[in-house]
Amino acid sequence: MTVLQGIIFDVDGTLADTEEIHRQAFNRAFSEFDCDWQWSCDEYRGLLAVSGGRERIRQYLEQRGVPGGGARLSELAADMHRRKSALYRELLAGTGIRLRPGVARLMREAGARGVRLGVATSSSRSNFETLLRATLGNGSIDAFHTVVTCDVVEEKKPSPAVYQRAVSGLGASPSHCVAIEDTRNGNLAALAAGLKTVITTHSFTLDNDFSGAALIVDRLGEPDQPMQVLAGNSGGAPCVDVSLLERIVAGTARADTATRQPASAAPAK
Ligand code: XBP
Repeated sequence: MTVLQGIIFDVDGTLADTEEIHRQAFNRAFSEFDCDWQWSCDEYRGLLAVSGGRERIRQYLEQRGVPGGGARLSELAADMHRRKSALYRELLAGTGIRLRPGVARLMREAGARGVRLGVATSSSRSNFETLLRATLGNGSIDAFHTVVTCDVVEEKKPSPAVYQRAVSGLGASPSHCVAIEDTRNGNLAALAAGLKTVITTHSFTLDNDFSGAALIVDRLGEPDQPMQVLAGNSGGAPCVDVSLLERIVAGTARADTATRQPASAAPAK
């Protein structure tokens, strides 16, 4: 049995820096619904503690004291999120967005080494397909052996459900899989499903608590664009490659869990 059987990618913030585009789409939707609020970058950083855009809106409506009972607020959140998602896909298609450094390289390496690729996201398949078309082109979804989205699994991270479904879809054992994530909820979800985790940080989640992760880096990196290791042990590797992930799964990368303290003293809520 090969040591590394699968690599499961989160989508937003991991495959590509999409959260800023999501934030803009949320704000455009709020304007269309004549709301008197907009989410700043700082505010959105805190709101990302809630996985799932619809759930994020729903909690925000309640916190703002928007009038209406539970069912009415849920219906309003769903209507806003449907419009936001359409705006997100329109924005995404026009931004010239690229995959984060090292993502395409790791996908190619994994394919060449017979390591199956999966996706586990709180977002929708339509959003994922739009991102893939914009970055890797049509047909690129075939590179993934399994794609698990909120259309398939309703429970959002930090529930392990989306990762459990993805590992099953790979026909793999969780202990032989690595999740690539960017948020505290994603890290918790993958760990609870029995995977090792590698975190690639970005401005919206740098201060998250990633306790339990095997490695925290600023990007997956390229040989000529080396990653910065923020916590954990890469064994001196310049980038996250299949060999490093094999060492992490085998436990020979001294996967002493990354203990970097979050940038802010208090862990994410
Ligand atoms: C990230 C999320 C999503 C996005 C917004 O998903 O939590 O909610 O922020 O997308 P993941 P939606 O990190 O699991 O890819 O509005 O479609 O939820």
